[in-house]
Amino acid sequence: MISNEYKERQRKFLKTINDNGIVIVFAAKDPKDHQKAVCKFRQNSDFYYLTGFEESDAIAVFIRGRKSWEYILFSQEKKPEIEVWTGKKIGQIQAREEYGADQAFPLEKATAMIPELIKSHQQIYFNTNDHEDYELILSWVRSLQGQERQGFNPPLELIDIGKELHEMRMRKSPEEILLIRKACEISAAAHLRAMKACKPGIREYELEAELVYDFLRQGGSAPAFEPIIAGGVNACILHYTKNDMLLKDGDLVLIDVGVEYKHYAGDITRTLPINGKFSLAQRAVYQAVLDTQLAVIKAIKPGITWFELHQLSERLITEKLLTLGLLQGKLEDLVVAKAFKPFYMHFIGHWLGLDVHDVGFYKIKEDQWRKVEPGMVFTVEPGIYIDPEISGIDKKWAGIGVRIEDDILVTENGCEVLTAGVPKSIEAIESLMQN
Ligand SMILES: [Mn+2]
Repeated sequence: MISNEYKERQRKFLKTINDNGIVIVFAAKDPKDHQKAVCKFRQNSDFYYLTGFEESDAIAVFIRGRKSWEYILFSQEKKPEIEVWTGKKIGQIQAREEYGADQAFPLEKATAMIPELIKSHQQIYFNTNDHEDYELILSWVRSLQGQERQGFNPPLELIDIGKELHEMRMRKSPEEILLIRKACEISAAAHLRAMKACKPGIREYELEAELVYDFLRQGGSAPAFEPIIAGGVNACILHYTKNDMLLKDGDLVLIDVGVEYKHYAGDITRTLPINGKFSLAQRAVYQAVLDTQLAVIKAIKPGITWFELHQLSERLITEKLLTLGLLQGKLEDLVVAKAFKPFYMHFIGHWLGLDVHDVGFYKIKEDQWRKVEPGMVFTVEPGIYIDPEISGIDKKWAGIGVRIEDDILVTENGCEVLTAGVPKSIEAIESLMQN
């Protein structure tokens, strides 16, 4: 049984639709792969957000009825000969009784019925998983051409539902925040486990196994993205996912992993000394990144823009690089010239929610960055990466890569760190790893 949460989301979203609009939302398709036999399915996030319907191969249509909006759901039909392979389907009766659809039909009827539904609407609001969905919409529109003399004008405008829906998805409801909190807690606990299991002589994938084991053990569905377990110089490859190198005594390991829990993502990065103790050079770089991260988190409050937070991180990282001797010159000049780029080349973070890199514009108008609001969730993840290829650097720094990432909920007065369950101070990490 779906909660009122989804009805409320539909109501709120449909208020943004023009008088002459109709809404068509596609579920994700079954990832059929006959060689693999069974594949993991993940629902389209927009479709799930609006309907709470977890099955593949469905189309939700929202159309204005006589009194109010009607929700018509096309979905898989219950067929015993298929259910014996893949389990019970929801079917049309349950779609109406438990998922709030006003009318429900087998998916096969969609192409016969949808052109009739979109007739005499001017705008189609839609989402797509791929170009097939887009072509389907175009084919429905085309099938109406030639009926103008009967008084039916085919829709002329296609509008992405993201424009309004993604604004809604940015502001998390209390129910969503509970789920994100849980995803963050599970992710933090798994990182703690990896911290304790980390030692010289094991391979990167052994840490990955500890993390994934702990995700599933705690009820998570899977890693929310490909785990990054980057020993030594691999940390300088931002999206390193090979995870098969030996972890060496004296090196660091960067672990960027989060769980997906009931569709919501956690995303945490910690950087650990493999043998449990930071070297002097590692300690200096680590503390520089940590101080930057703490200062950025401290600056978060409603009204500040995401870009201001990013700029703050650029300035602080530049200051630190100067202190470490990795850059020379005047702070202001270096910031303006973006001299930090070889060491810090990514943004401070990203929105987080149903997707790891969640939806929502960062810039809302030309030259206007979005101000953060209570209920928004995002990551703060500065880093310093000293690729040995960078010319002219002292050898003691070569190959050190540090990123520290936490998930943040903006509150009325500031923010809350949702991933505080996993330590990040040098002292806390060392004492945890040596016990
Ligand atoms: Mn991240």
